[in-house]
Amino acid sequence: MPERITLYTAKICPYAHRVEIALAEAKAQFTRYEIDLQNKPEWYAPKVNPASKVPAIAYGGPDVPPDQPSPESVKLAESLVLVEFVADLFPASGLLPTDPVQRAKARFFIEAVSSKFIPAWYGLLLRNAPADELYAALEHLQALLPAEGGFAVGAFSIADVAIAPFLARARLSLLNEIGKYPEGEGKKIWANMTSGKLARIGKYAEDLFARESFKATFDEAHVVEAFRQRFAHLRSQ
Ligand SMILES: N[C@@H](CCC(=O)N[C@@H](CS)C(=O)NCC(=O)O)C(=O)O
Repeated sequence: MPERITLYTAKICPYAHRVEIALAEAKAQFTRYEIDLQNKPEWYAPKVNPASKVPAIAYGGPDVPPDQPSPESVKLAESLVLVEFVADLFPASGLLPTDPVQRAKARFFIEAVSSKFIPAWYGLLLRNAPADELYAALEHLQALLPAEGGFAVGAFSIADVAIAPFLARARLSLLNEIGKYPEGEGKKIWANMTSGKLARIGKYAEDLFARESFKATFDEAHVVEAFRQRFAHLRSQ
């Protein structure tokens, strides 16, 4: 029986969103604590995560308010570590495939999300890096998806948890023209990312966004507003 879980998170953050999806898939009971990243509580770094980032989990220990974390709970951080931790705590969630080959494929997909897709996406959003880099990263991921449909390794897994929050934020930024790329390009880029040569990615994104665990954990209106506040100034720089 898993122990008490407190998740320190922020709705804007795609890394933290991963852990929220994993906990929703696991139907885990947990305490959610929103950290204001613009005004982090002074106790957060010393008592929860020395890196001062979300997500983090306090696991076990006594029943304390989340803003008074106990030294007796175990503090864990890094989204991909936490997603696998949730999968290990709740094996019935099926998040971590039991077959070693499927498990390796899920981790291989995550590796490509981390090393190719996320850097290409932030490059476009923050520096107007060429959209072709993003399309190339997505072509690489698309080639890993089962052609016949379904999630990254067939059944929903840690691989899908790893990418969904980033694809969702890419979609909302581009459709709302938030980012460093030229105004008016966003909608075209999203269309290019999800149709034509990348139609399989488009179907995959639809499947991810229709997943209950995703819908239950994504406050799109909040994230759009937070992205506007955070990134709208980029174009004028
Ligand atoms: N590698 C980390 C990255 C987490 C991360 O960068 N979180 C951001 C928010 S999306 C953060 O907390 N930044 C600290 C800050 O904004 O002060 C993970 O996977 O958990």
